[in-house]
Amino acid sequence: MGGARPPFRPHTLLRAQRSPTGVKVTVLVGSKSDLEIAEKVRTRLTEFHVPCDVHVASAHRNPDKVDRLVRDPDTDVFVAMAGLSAALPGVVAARTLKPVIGVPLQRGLGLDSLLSVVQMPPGIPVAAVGLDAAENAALLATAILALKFPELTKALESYRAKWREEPTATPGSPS
Ligand code: RP5
Repeated sequence: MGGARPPFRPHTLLRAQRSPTGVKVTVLVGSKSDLEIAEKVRTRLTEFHVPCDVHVASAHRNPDKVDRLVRDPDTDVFVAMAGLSAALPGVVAARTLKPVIGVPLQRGLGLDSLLSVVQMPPGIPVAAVGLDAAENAALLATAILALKFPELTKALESYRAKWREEPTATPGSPS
């Protein structure tokens, strides 16, 4: 009875079970100069087979584009990253009830973007991770999606198990 189960392909599953709001992580960055860190988020999510789009859309320079992207019905979790005054995560959060993970980027003082992302006024939460913390942003997005897709919990368990096996490995690169 029952041969070996086919390998789990969350990407296929997520698409197949697409809810009315869809399943996808959308990453917004404030500038092309932020793309390198955004790609680290995409890389980690892709390893977990989680669909991810990346867009350059500044809260200050392209507010209409930000508005359009935030209305995407297929996105479940937003990751917004920016440096300097870093308004982007808060602006995204102001426009959606979906979870928004904010990544402050080390561009100027560091403290500028960090406080902009962390110090949201009551009522408009942003889940802030550390400066340039692409890896944690991807893991947190996955943990949120795992509430709906338990298979992703298994992916997160495997990820952490690798740290236990190789505690001296470079953070962000368990393979
Ligand atoms: C922020 O200003 C961007 O997110 C970027 O981190 C920083 C610098 O932007 P560029 O001058 O490189 O476009 O809005």
